[in-house]
Amino acid sequence: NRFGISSALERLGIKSENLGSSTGENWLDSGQAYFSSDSPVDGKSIAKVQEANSETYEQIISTAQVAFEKWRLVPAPQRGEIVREIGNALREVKADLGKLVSFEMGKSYQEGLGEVQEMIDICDFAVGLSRQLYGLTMHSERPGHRMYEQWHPLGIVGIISAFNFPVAVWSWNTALAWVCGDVTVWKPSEKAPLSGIACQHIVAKIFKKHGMPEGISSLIIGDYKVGEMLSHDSRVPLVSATGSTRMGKLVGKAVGERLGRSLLELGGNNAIIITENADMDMAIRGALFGAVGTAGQRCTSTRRLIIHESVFDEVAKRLASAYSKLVIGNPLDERNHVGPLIDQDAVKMYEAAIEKVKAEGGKEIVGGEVLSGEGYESGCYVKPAIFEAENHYEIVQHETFAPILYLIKYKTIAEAIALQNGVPQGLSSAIMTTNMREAEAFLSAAGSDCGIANVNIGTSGAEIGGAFGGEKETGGGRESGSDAWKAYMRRQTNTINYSTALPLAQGIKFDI
Ligand code: UN1
Repeated sequence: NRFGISSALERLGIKSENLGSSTGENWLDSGQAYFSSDSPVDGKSIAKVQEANSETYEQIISTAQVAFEKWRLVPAPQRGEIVREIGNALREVKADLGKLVSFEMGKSYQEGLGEVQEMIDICDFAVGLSRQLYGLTMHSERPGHRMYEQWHPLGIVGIISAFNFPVAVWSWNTALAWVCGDVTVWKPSEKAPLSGIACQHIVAKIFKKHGMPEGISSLIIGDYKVGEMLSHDSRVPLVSATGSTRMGKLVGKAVGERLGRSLLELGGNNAIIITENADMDMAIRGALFGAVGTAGQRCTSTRRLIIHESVFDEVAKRLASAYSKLVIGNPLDERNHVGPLIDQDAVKMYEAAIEKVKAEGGKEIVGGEVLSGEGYESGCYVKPAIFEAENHYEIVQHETFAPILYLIKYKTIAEAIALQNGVPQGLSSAIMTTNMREAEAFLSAAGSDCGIANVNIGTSGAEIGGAFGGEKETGGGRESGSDAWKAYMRRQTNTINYSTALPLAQGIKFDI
């Protein structure tokens, strides 16, 4: 019993004849081989998907270029209306799409539903935004002149997304890009292509219904080679990429070489500072979900706890007791808290990290283990582990995409903040405290250096209304809420002279 996944696939419109790349309703046959999308839940194939080749890529880009010429002239609120319908369609398929996400990448069904909810939320946000793509007006220094700025659509936006949020991160990009008048070309993770295909079916129907051309939303199935094509292609003014720092550096370099724009959302090494003034129940709950939710495979997952020495033993003991109650297994069975890692390679990295932290002197608080036996046949299920460690350990400085939590002791709040900042990554951070001075120090200019800094909330589970992203090796990009939309448009400053003279700026005289 695969928890009704085949009927969910059917309702999502996934059929054997359209398991590949598409420009919308038009599914392209590349003639290439099919590869299997396997579920880490049971280790078996769900369906086979066709890889694109360079001809498929060319077809997609040229269709997108033509589509952009039309789409950019559709008034933004009308573009918003289409995004509203996409949000409504997502509401209807929430259970099925949530299930597919859960089954294809292994997060719990509740988190699969949460991910689809993020998509619905960003569609709502984008609909409002479609009437608020505001530019400023300025006072010209010259008489009889008016000056203002406007935001125009940018063009083709390439989106490279990761397996861990196989659909939400795409929607953060597309919902904004579409209301901004851009067209999108999406390369989903090759580890979760079916979730991408399901989304493409949903949106293609709606664009067609509105008489919109093929190519506003395209899907291209493939591996890093497709990412390379997008990164080097000057017909793609913006590449938005989510994934590892290694991948982000390659994309950033290739896009930078042609002076294109990249929006990078890369690794995190997120910490929660637990002070002696923390509400301890809250701190334990926040740390627990942050560390083991999505089996530690969020870019916002809690990887480090920086704990005041006076409460260190208590936190370690309470967490160990909470970990002993975790139920690990099929993520579609709602009795389980933790599902599998994405694949066997991820399991190897988990094992290697545990070896490494031990070798570097880490002290085991809750041991790790790869689970075997009934229900664990895929070999992807692991026990979340906890180690006491030091911040400077090489493995602690590194993002391991697995449920391994490092506990680090501190004495003063200044030291805690320095430890929090003392890693190459800068995505998410949190402090658990009821002390106003500690909280404000953490949020100050001398506090957390991350793109996200929370008080009495864990590091993961950001809402879409805020700008999402981080500093340093996290890549600097911001997606989703606030004014992240500006990355998807080009700004134009306009000065209009309605006088009968032609004065020069800065008072320059140039008479003949
Ligand atoms: C990611 O892991 O790539 O803040 C995104 C969170 C989610 C998004 C995570 N809203 O945990």
